Amino acid sequence: MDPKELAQQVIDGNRRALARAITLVESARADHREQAIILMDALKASNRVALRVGLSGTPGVGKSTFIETFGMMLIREGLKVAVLAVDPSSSRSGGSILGDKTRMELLSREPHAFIRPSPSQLELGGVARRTREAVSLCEAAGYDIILIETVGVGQSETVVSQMSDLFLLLLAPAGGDELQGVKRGIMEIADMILVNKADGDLKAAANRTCADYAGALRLIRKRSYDPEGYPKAMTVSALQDNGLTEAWTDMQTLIDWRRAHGHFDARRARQAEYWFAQEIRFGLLGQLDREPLKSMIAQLAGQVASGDITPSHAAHDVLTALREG
Ligand SMILES: Nc1nc2c(ncn2[C@@H]2O[C@H](COP(=O)(O)OP(=O)(O)OP(=O)(O)O)[C@@H](O)[C@H]2O)c(=O)[nH]1
Ligand SMILES: [Mg+2]
Repeated sequence: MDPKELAQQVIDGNRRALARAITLVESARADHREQAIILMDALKASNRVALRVGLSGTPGVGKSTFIETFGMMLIREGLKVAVLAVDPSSSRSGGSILGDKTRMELLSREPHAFIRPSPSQLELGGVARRTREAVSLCEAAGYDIILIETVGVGQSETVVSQMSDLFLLLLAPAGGDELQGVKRGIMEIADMILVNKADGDLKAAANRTCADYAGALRLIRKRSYDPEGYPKAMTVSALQDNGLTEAWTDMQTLIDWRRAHGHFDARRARQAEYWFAQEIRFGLLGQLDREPLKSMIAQLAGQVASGDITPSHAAHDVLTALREG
């Protein structure tokens, strides 16, 4: 199909076209890539701007339950919700969010929700590009909120925060007063920390954990793109639907402030620059995986190992061949 026509169908809100378009951007085939670029260019005509919300949290913290409850709340408010995932395939045993559809039972049956499972068998670079382009596709298709989930291993939080307007970190109540080994870097990219499972026996622990994190957040350097009181920590119960309305209000307050002060657009502009640089890097690295360079590298690796050629000489030869195409 003509990619421009496909783009128009996406903009018209055709779900099957949206699914097909995402499949196209997932493909690594050179001809598909060319079509995907035409497709992505044609989406600009929609001029739609969704709210992109990144969501990270360790396995079992309640991400799927949160997306189900939060997503249904947004839909009750008349909004359209898309759910995507960045899930480097090695990090998980298969299922990804498709298996999680049991935890998103109501949402997955909603006509105003679109849930796209993570592609498997892609390295982080491929997953990142697919998800970033899928975000734009969902935005052009008229979804108001795009939730981008990641289980948060390695670099995937960075990847997700680089495609979000707002980044949420979901935590579980801790037993003691330790800060659950959350890395400082993650704290620094979080706009809101939601301590989930604040219900039943876990409620007191959730409140303590929340207070600990609120304290830790106050120690982080004030960020120019935040209003007073952000980043903030709060408790929620995704299971019992407690605190989610408040969390949504706080998210909107933050985003409204950022929009009014130019930070929303500035962040997207920085992200576009970041992805431009990343695409060039991935593209160059990809060339090393293709013939004739692939064989050349394999052969030189043997010679480097046996001491017949120095590593820098061998690398120089590869880079020369790359430059001369
Ligand atoms: N008590 C309580 N349990 C919850 C809450 N949210 C989720 N759970 C439970 O925690 C378990 C894990 O929830 P999931 O939503 O599957 O967690 P997840 O973060 O998606 O987990 P992965 O997909 O494995 O990364 C399930 O048994 C949920 O019922 C909550 O607010 N309160
Ligand atoms: Mg899950």
